[in-house]
Amino acid sequence: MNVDDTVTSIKNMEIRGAGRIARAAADAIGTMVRSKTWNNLEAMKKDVLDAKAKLIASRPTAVSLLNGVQFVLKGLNNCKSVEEAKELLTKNSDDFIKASNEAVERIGVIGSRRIKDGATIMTHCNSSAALECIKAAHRSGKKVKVYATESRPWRQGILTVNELAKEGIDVTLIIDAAVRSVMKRTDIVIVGSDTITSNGAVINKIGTSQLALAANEARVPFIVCGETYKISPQTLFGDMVTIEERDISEIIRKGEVPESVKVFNPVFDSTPAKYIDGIVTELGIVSPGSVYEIMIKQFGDMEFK
Ligand code: RI2
Repeated sequence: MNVDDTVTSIKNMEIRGAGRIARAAADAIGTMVRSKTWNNLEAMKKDVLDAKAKLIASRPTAVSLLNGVQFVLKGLNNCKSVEEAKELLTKNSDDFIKASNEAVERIGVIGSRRIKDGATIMTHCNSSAALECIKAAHRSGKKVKVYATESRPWRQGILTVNELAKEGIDVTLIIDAAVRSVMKRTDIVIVGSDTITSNGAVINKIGTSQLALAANEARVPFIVCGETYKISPQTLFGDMVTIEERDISEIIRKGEVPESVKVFNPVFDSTPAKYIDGIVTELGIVSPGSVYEIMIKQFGDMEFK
């Protein structure tokens, strides 16, 4: 898919999920670099940077998008010719997509070890990384039961229950307001992440922090899954994560309420580190307090801006 089509598909959520949008953006740059010809390196760099700007602006919260694009552009400034740059960026794009898919698989294996045989799991929204843990536990022969939240307004919970049912997993759909009540029957909560900050807070689908609070109150372990490219190095330098607000038409029909009524549609929230028992990455399970070390290991040689 070309850059503009990818941007449109990410904006209107035909392509969604923090990992998937990062892979789609990496693929869009790879496709552009492979198919286009340039007479000089400066012209190529300009097009690549324009593409980067458009792609990272398509959704503002998930840092996976920025990190994925940064990974593809890594080394561009050292290239001496268009040919060299084309070869490098094409390879970077392929490498990122491969590493990203492998990371999700690895997270599944590692996270599944935290799921006991007979466990009842609660999950929120539709996270490939979180669902991979549940599927891996199921495939290894553990009997698991899942409560999946509807996740208004986009109702990604419908995707989740379909995906898990297809695997033969015992899954129950609940409305978002049922979280605290159903927490009594839950042994472990497993969710995904869009951005992980340097102090171990996790930004994920709106409502995630409610699951965390309810889990904390009920003494239920709260586990977050995230590939290391969900970590935001910029947060180390004080940058705040922008919480995306989407159109009110996603939650209310025109004319349903008087014009004077304000409607607010933030689509992510932040869960503080103190409510998180572990973050499952492709490198292993880390405590939220260890995010900084992972960040340095993974991003030490990258430009943060
Ligand atoms: P994976 C999604 O955002 C959800 O917040 C989900 O938990 C997160 O991305 C991570 O998903 P949205 O695109 O990368 O549905 O684990 O708004 O697939």
